[in-house]
Order: sequence, then C-alpha cells, then structure tokens
Amino acid sequence: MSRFFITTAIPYANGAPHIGHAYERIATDAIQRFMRLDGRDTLFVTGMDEYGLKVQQTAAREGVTPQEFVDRVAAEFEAMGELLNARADDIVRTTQPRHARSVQAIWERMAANGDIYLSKYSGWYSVRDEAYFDESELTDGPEGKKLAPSGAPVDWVEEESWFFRLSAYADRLLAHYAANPDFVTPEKYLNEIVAFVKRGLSDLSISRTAFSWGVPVPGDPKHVMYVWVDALTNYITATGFPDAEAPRAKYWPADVHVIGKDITRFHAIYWPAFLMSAGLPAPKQVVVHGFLFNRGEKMSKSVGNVVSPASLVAAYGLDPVRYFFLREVPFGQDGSYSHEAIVARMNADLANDIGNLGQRSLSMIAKNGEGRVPDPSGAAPAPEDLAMLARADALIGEARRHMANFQIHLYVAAVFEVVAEANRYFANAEPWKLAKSDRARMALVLYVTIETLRIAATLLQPVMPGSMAKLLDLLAVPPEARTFAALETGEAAGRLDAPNRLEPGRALPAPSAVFPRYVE
Ligand code: ME8
Repeated sequence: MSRFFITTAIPYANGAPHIGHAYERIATDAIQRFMRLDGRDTLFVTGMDEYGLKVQQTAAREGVTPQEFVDRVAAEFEAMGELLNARADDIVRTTQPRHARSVQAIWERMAANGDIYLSKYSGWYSVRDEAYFDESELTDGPEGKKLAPSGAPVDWVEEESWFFRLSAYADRLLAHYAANPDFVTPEKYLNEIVAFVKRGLSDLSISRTAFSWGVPVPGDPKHVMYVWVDALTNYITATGFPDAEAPRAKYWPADVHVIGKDITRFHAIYWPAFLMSAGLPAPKQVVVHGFLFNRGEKMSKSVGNVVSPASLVAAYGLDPVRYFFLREVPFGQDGSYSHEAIVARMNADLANDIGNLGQRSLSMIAKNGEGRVPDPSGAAPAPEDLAMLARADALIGEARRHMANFQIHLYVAAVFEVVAEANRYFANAEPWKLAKSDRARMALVLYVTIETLRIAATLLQPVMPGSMAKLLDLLAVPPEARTFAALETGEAAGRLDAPNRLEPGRALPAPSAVFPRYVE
C-alpha cells in the first residue's frame, strides 16, 4: 500500500483556536480521508507550537507557568479536532521530550555540516516590548530617541546569536524548485518563492538569548533556538527522528504539508534548506491554502468578528460547516463566510439536492418496495437510465483528477453536479406515476437513483464523514464496501451489471432525514 503522510501547520499556542485553524484542520482531514478511502496508508499529524517569547509573555500576564498555559491551549486544540471529526494520528507538541531530542539532532547535523556559526544579531530593541523592530517601523521621539510602534523607546542592541548559512542554499533551492515544479502548489505561491530566492538569501539568526522559553541550543544553553527551527522540525519528530529504525521512519519524506499562505517562506525556503543541510530529503509538496475572512474582513479580536469554530458548529451542525468551507472556498484562494452564505449552501445543496433525493427515493421504496433494494432486472434500461449510471461511474476518475491538484472544491462540485442530474432524472422519470402503470420500470428508476446516491455518498465521505455514514447506512451499504475500490466499474462502467452495484433485495432500514433544512 502506498504511504501518504500529511500534516497541518502547528498552531501557535498563544490563544484559542479560530476559524483559520478549523479550516486548515478540516481541509487536511478531508484530503487525508480521501487518500485513505482511495487505498493509501495514511499518516495524519498535527501539533502545537508552544515555545517563544509571546507564549512566555502571555503566560506571565495570566499568572501561570508557560507549561501550564500551553497545556491548557493544547487541550483546547485537541477538543477542536474532536469536535470537527478531524482527529489526527499524532499531535506533536514542541514541549515534548521526543521533540527536544529531534530538534537537537537536526541542529547537530546542520552544525556538523558546517552550516551553523556564532555571530552577532543587531537591531532596534525595545525592552518594554521585548522585541526587535525594523528601522521602517520606528518613529522619532523626544531627545533624539527612536520609538517602537507601542511608543516604547528602542535602543540599538547587539546580541550574540547562532546563524544558519542560508545564503549557501539559494542555488540548491532553485534547482530543487526547477526539478519539482509541484513542490509548492498553487503555482502562484511557488513563483513568489522563486522570485524571492533569486533576489538572494541572507544567513538566518537561529538562536535567542533574550528569553528562555525554548529548546536549548546543544552545547550553549544560554541560547534557545529560534522558534521556526524548532517548529518546522515537528514534522520529522512525528516520524521518530533521529531514530532511523522508528516504526514511522518510513513515512519521511512527507507527502504534503498543508499550510496557510502567510508561512510559505518558512516551509518552502527554510525547511528544505535545513533538511538539505542535515542530509535529509525535502517534503514532496507544500500545499498552500488561502485565508478565511468573516464576510471578507480579516478576523481579529479588535474588529470584533472572531467566531469560534465551536460556535459555528453549534449554529449549523458539523457537516454543513465542513461542507461549506470545502465547497465554497476555492482551495488555495482566500474565502469568506457569513450566516447567509452558509444557510444558502445548507438549504440548497444539502437539504434540497442530496437530502431530498435520498428522502424521496428511499421513502418511495419503503412504501412500494417492501423496504428492500429494488430489483432493476424486470425492465429493459432506457438510454437515460444508462446515461445516469455512466455519469455517476465517471465521478471517481474526475474526483481523483481534481484531488491530484488538491482542488477539493472542484471534486465536491463534480459530485454535486451528478446529484443535481439525478434529481432531474428522478423528476423526469416520475416514478410515483410508474407505481400505478409500470412497476418494473419504477423499480429500475428507483434502483438507478439510489445507486447514484451510493456513489455520491461514498465519494463525499471525506467531506461529510458523519452524514455520509448515515446515508450509506440508509442504503444498507456494508462497511467494507465504502472505500473507493467499491466505485471501480472498469469496462462495465454505465452498465447495470457492473461490479459493486447495490445488491437487489437487500433489506433497507426505515428512511430518515440526513440533512434538515435550516430554519431562521
Ligand atoms: O503560523 N484563515 O501558527 P498560527 C486560514 N505556529 N488560515 C489561517 C488563518 C485564517 N484566517 N489564520 C491563520 C503559525 N491561518 C506557526 C506555524 S508550522 C511549522 C508553524 C493558518 O497559529 C496559518 O496560515 O498563526 C497556519 O497555516 C495555521 O493557521 C496556524 O497559524
């Protein structure tokens, strides 16, 4: 079985989960589920980015130790994963001992390769903010003092720091991008990276002495590692690095790092450079998603439009929220959400299109067919019956093509086009009239309808796992027949006797609604 190792970015543990985190987790979970249903041996890892000055400061403000603070935040993120039905196989917290071991090992390898040296980091430093500022951010204060944006005075400070020889990697990185044009997708993000690297890279300051909440530098513990060296390394910690015999070692290189567009440089420049330096292979792909905005506005506490993932799920239900994000937002681009847009999708696509079709066809079967999968063999199929099956059978190929480029929204849209087609087919065939005039044809029409629903529901499991499990239960599809292998029809595509079709005569449970309408 071919392996598929996928990760999310590891959220900063300095605040509660927000919609951006939820979106990334849902999208990554859906990709992972798709690959698993398609026969891949998946490993899905997320984590928590728990070190750094900001976390140390927030903890101090709240009067708790940094560890107590990050434990609390990590628990909130874990609860979010459960709530979203997007549990990962592993959660790498950067404060775990296994991670300290892994970061120290990668550091030592980079050092052994001659890429780490001690020098001075200099810049405008504000003691009150505990932060460096760019010259361009400063304003002139009294007595010739320069001021940080907060109004605090800044001083020119030189601090001892370890550096990583990033400048030496520009050519190797450019060669890597050229040889792997899909390394960063969508392409526009790769183009930005290539342009940036072509302008030349400076060496990177990778340690700090101004605070202590971090992984100590091996052999020089007054320094802690720069948070990005530490954070990026979580991805190999998950595979048991540096233990080459660890059970998960075989999963490296990762297939996909899913990240938001604000952290592409770290993943597409620093990370492969660190790995090259340490003699490890780069991840295969960095898949970049856009930002989500509330009605087009950036989410922020000050704007007052922060909506928690839990409040969205409480308002609309989990699967409608998962569906909305994955269908509405073109993957890779920014998107916005609003009450109106979510309700429109819930009612039009879920309640009306797929929900209603299931409800109407299954309740007709319950009424006219003794609650069993109808037997289609009593009537000769008409061209429209076979055309319907052919469209449904073609979906798995379309879905795979879209998912090969992580065009999640296009795969979902393709399934819903077939659901819309099935609604037209059902309406035109008027099985409720056939109940009186031609029961053999009625059975055939109902069979084709629910077989199309089986295919759609099987394919939509990655997006709406709970609801599609319910729909597949209503169609009496056995658990072992729910993978994408059950959608293979081969040469028999579009024929009633294709393999894996619903089995006529199988008892069906009493129908019930899968997607209620949202009523204001
Ligand atoms: O960047 N919409 O953590 P983070 C969509 N610790 N995605 C969003 C978003 C939004 N409004 N806001 C943030 C970090 N994200 C680092 C990562 S990885 C080794 C270290 C995404 O909590 C963001 O792009 O700020 C990132 O992929 C993820 O959420 C975590 O962001």
